[in-house]
Amino acid sequence: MSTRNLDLAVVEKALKSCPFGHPVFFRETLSSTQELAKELARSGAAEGTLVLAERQSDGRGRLGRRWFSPKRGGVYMSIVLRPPILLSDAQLLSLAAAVAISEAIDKVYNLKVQVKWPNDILYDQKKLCGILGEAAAVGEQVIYSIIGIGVNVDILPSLLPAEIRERATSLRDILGHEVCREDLIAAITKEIYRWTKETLYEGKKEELLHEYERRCGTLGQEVVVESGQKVLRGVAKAIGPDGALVVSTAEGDLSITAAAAYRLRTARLA
Ligand code: BTX
Repeated sequence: MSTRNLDLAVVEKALKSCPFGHPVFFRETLSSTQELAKELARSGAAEGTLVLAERQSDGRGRLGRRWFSPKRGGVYMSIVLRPPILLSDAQLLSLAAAVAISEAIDKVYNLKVQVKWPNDILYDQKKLCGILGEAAAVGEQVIYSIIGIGVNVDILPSLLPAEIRERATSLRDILGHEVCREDLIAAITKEIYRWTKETLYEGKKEELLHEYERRCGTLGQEVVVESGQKVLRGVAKAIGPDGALVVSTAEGDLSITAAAAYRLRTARLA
């Protein structure tokens, strides 16, 4: 675990010329950075407002799951977005975040990570980072979205709960030395600006999907989709225009969205 607290001045300096990351709200402990970011968004916070915490007592994952968030062990951040998009396209924001984080990790550490659809960041098949995208809409129009990002930075796998230890990794574990969290936060924020405001909002959805597909290790894999009683086996073949995963099965193409309650796993050879 890192021996020092986050240096907010370093983050702010690195983001000086970036339109996102202003203002920054930093708290030692939060239940979840998503909750403070949501509160701020509801009271009119500007796009790019950034919330950071040293630890989360109730870090949240997708579909009611938990995100293990020990003190100084990771990056726990939420960004307020005000995207000019429809709710049916909200999944693309999480895809943009996945591309942004992969680019940031590559730029700062020269490390090639893989995206597992919809938005896990893996290294050597182990989870390094999770993304939680939430959106509020009036009718079909998104009025704000909160992108929550948790990256394992200085967590040694031995500190993780036994049930996730085998499937998780951290930058420290991969690189073998202590890692600067400020550089990572700034790089992620800049890349999120690039892949949302400069790409998705500008109508360059194809560019985003192309980049996502290039980084997505799920494509080409044989997968098993479980939804309720139904279990289907197929091959993940593409990402749909709304960010859904298109799986080719014996019953035809199946388009699965991240919001649907399903389980996706890589098929094992019998
Ligand atoms: P997810 O639902 O894809 O992943 C959650 C699952 O990942 C858990 O059920 C567990 O198996 C595993 N897991 C939990 N903690 C860790 C960890 N530290 N490292 C590796 N694997 C873990 C992913 O959801 C979305 C996570 C977003 C977290 C950020 S942190 C800032 C923001 N605030 C907040 O409350 N959530 C987001």
